[in-house]
This record gives sequence, C-alpha cells and structure tokens, in this order.
Amino acid sequence: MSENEQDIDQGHGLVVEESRPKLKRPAMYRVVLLNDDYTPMEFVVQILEMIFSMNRTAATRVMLEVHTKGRGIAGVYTYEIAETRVAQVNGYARQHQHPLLCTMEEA
Ligand code: TYC
Repeated sequence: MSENEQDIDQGHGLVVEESRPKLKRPAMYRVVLLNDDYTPMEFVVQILEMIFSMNRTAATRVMLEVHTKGRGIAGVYTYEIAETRVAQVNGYARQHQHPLLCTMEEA
C-alpha cells in the first residue's frame, strides 16, 4: 500500500482512491451560413446583428464572406447554443420567406 493509500485507508481496511477530476472540454460547433441568390444582403446583416450580436462592421464582413465564398462562420458554440441559433436563423428566414440556410458542424 502506498503512502498515499495508507493516508486515506484510516484503519477501516478499505482503500478508496482519490478520483482524478476528469473535466472534458465540451465539443464545440460552428454555426455556418450558406449563400443563396435570393436572400437580401441587408436581411443577412440584420440576422448577424440580431442573433449573433455582431456590430454592423462585423456582420457586413461575414455576410460578404458568405456571398463571395459560398459559406461563412457566424459563430462557434456548445451544441445546444449552436442548435438554438440555427433554429432561430432558419425560422426567421422562413417567416420572411427568404431561402437563407444555416447549419452547424463540429469544430
Ligand atoms: N447572395 C445574396 C445576394 O446576392 C446575399 C446573401 C449573403 C445571401 C449571405 C445569403 O448567407 C447569405 N442577395
């Protein structure tokens, strides 16, 4: 019995190992905006401001990235937060009858 095990045995004949605190970082997910030919640029900028708390400069930059490259990252979050934001974007876009698509992928 190691010195450390004797320390926690305390004369009961039972050794309980001190558990190592196993803290795993949560998996992270990218929220991805996809380009299309119909959703107005201003609408996408508004979504990035409203749902992703971006200022106009950042929102415009991300919108143009999506417009020119086909897709862009709106943010990186834990699973449930990413899922909620994706649902908010797709719900809001559909409400306004725009085809804008938002998905998530593990980062
Ligand atoms: N391509 C669109 C347009 O020219 C603008 C746009 C940008 C649409 C980003 C979707 O995720 C998007 N009106």
